[in-house]
Amino acid sequence: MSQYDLNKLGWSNFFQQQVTEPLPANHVPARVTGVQRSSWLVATELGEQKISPAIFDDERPVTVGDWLLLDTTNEKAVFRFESRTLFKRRAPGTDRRLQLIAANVDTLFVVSSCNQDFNEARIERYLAIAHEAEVMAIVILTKADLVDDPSDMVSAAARLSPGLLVEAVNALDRDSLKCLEPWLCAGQTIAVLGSSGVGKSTLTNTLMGDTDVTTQSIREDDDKGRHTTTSRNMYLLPDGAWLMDTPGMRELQLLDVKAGIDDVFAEISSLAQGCRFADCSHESEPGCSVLAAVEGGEIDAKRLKRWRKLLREDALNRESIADRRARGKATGRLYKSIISDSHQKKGRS
Ligand SMILES: Nc1nc2c(ncn2[C@@H]2O[C@H](COP(=O)(O)OP(=O)(O)OP(=O)(O)O)[C@@H](O)[C@H]2O)c(=O)[nH]1
Ligand SMILES: [Mg+2]
Ligand SMILES: [Zn+2]
Repeated sequence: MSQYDLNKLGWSNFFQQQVTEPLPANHVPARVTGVQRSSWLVATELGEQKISPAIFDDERPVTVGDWLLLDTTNEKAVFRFESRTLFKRRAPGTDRRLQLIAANVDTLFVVSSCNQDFNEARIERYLAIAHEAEVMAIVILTKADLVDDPSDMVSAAARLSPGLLVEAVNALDRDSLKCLEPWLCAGQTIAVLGSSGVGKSTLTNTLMGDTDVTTQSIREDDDKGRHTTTSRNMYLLPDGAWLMDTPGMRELQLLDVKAGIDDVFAEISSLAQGCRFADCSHESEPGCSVLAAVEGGEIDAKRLKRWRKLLREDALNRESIADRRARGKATGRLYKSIISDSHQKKGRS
């Protein structure tokens, strides 16, 4: 068996079922293991190679973790398989664009550190995209070696979603990462997401057992990372799992993950179903079960505030991207009518 047989690459029935006819000669499934502006890295049963980027669908660009069909005679990707799971967000800045983070991930490691980066609201955002994609998420609190006792942070994080697993580790120490082994089975894909400087690449390096992935000390003064990692890459670990190291995210704007948000905030969203009005905003309405629970001390008022904020943001981003798409389509129609007009004119003259 080659190091890269399809199962080890993460191939499964889900993708096999999309092959409705025998693959043409010289065409092989290829997993996208790295995405850069001018080239993609893909892994096939023959090994890893660089190919030129291709566009199959404007609204669904290829992202790291995707499965493609590769024509090995010209090293061109000819098809993208439907993805089993997908992480997306609204692109940062003012650009109202959808941005894909990763595809076909089995487990998400949400990395935060035990220093100033620890922030419950931020972790909830990562959890929402994982829940939406139905991907198991684990919170990893790095730099546990730099604090006296991380247990308060561990329990605060564990309260952020029902049944959430939280591990406090020293990402530089292999032994302290043993707790992650159950998620690192052969053929599994694990995405590592979190802010810059929290130790995503360090974790990847330590699990790899060598130092292939670039890391850099964070600045002493402000404890912020320097955005050392600039592209998304999957690395094959000795145990056969794929770890996807990603650039630190400054902001994770939610988009189209309402169900995921409601899952993370299950204790609130389930109460909301008992409100008198179906469109209750849980701010001042009579018969609001959520507000009653806040008053009764059953739910945390701060968490309610964060839940409402995420839902508003999600709805707003969904609307603005729908707007952008609608405008894009209108321009497309305009373009078509200009072209057909010019053809008609030519026909007449
Ligand atoms: N003491 C200690 N230092 C750590 C730990 N994890 C990471 N570091 C250090 O933190 C710094 C930043 O780590 P990186 O792995 O580069 O962080 P990153 O999340 O990959 O950052 P970006 O690539 O910018 O997104 C490095 O100097 C690491 O050695 C840890 O658990 N304990
Ligand atoms: Mg990094
Ligand atoms: Zn209500």
